[in-house]
Order: sequence, then C-alpha cells, then structure tokens
Amino acid sequence: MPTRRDFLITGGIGLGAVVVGKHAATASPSNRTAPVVISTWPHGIPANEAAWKVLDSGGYALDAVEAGVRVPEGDPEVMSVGYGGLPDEDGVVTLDSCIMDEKWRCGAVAFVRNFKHPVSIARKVMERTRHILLVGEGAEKFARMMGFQEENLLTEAARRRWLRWKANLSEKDNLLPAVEGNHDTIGMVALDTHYRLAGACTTSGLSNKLHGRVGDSPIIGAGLYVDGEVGGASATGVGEAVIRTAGSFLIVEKMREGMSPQEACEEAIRRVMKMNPENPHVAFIALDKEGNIGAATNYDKFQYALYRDGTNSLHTVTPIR
Ligand code: SD4
Repeated sequence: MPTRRDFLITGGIGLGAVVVGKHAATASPSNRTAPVVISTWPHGIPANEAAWKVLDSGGYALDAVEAGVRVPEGDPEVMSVGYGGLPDEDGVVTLDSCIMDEKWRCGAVAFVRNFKHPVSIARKVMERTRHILLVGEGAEKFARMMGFQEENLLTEAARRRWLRWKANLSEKDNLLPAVEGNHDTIGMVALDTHYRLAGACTTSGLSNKLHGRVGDSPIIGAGLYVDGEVGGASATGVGEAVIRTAGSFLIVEKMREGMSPQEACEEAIRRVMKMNPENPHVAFIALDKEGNIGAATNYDKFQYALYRDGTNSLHTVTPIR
C-alpha cells in the first residue's frame, strides 16, 4: 500500500508553484527520462528553475545543481540556507555544504562564516585540492584564496529572531537547539541529458545550534550521496539522525540492491525512526539514473520540488508514522 501521496499544488504558496518549461523532456524507448531535477522544500521551485536552465541547454548536471542551490543561498528571505540564514547560539551564521558528481568526486565545507555561497567553495575543494572536507578558518582561508568575497551574512530579520530566542532563555532551558521551523536545507539531485547525475546540499543548519556544531548536510553519505551508476539522494531535517543512519548512502545502496527510489527513501525513514526513538523530523529525496524519483518523510509538512517533462511542480509528501 502506498505510504505517500503526491499532488500538484496549483497556487497559494507565493512561489509560482507550477511553471511550464519551454521543452518537453527526452524520453527514450527504454522509458528513461532526462533531464530531471528534484530538490527539497518550496524554495526548490526557483532553485530548480536555475538548474533547469543549465539542463535544458544540454549542460552538465554538476553545473545545474551548483547554479540551482545558489538561488536560496543568495536569497535573504530563505532563513535556513546561506545569506540570511538563522545564526547559532552565539549569533553567528555558520554554513555547511557539499557537492558530488557522477564519478564519486566530491567536495564539502563546514562551519564556514561570512561567505554567501558555500556550495561553490565546496566545488573548488573538489576540483582544486586533494581533499574532500574543509572546515572553519581553514575553509574560509581557502575561500579567500579562491577569490570569494567575504560579507556579513546576518540579516536584520535573522538577528531579531536570534535576539528573541536569546531573551527567552532561562536557567530551565537546556542546550538542545530549537527544532521547529528551521528544517529547510536545500538538497538537490539532477540528471542531465547525457544521463550524468550530480547532487548538492547546503544549509545554515539548525537555528540556535551550539557554536561549532556541524550537521549532516556537508557529510558525504549523510546529507548527500551520488553514485553515477545507480542514483543520488539528499536529506533535510535533524542532521544528527541523518548522520546516524548514513541516510543518503543507505538510499543509494538500497537502490543498487534493486529498490525503487521511493522504496529506498521509505526504508531510510523507517531506519531513522528505529534508530532514533524520539522520532526527529527527517525527509529524503532520491533520483535514479533512469530519471525515477522518490521522497519520504516522518513529518507533516515536507514538500519537494520536481522539474520533469518540462514542468516544475511542488509536491506534498504524506508522512510515514
Ligand atoms: C542540519 N539538516 O544542519 C540540517 C538542518 C535542516 O533541513 O534544516 N535541514 O541538521
């Protein structure tokens, strides 16, 4: 019995939920479909739009996902990614991001301050170093060396939200970060017209997190995993639960064993629920190398954006309980 019900949202979310592209997708006789791009949350709609521009002109999936996730990274209205993201408990915006191509090449940065586009720094780590993950000061030094401009990422709106949280602290509070309302990492997986896969994941992480905390989003295998021979997956939600399950890697391995992207995402959510008795909010998206997609969650309001067959649409996922 299906545990997930998709429906097309036709309006009312203020993002232009359905956008029709110029061209229909290429469907080969074997029923493979490309290009396809899938991403998390309503801000996936404008992100998909940017990714589709690359894909629709025959471009590379890796360029598409980078261009795509840079949109919410640069948007101050999106308070969970990049510029305008909510800060940690010290009032500092710290960003985590990674990117991965179809040949297992990957790059990541974590705990990066004052740079708006960590995904592009992550790509430079992948392309210009022998390393995969750079953090904090080292990542920032590398970004400066690569010519990225520093800027203050804390917007007035985010600072006010942080001040309100700070003002409400009491000796009764513990240091668990508030989890409501800030699960909106963008994870994106794309398949280009040459059937090459790539993915990216980028976030400001949980709001009010402890200074120095890094979540799942920059961890290859947790927040993102891509295997060009199989498919790719990405995660959003409480990062600790995603890391514990190696969620994105788990999904790709389940697809390798023969599960559909949908079955694999549902399996990963069940694993999260089994391994984390407090049932933290998590959602996964997946795309296989044939262009089939999946999405699953254990919380009420998860939506993903899908650009396929020339249409960009937002889908709500029925949670697994
Ligand atoms: C993290 N997974 O840092 C991220 C948070 C988030 O949607 O909001 N994800 O744990």
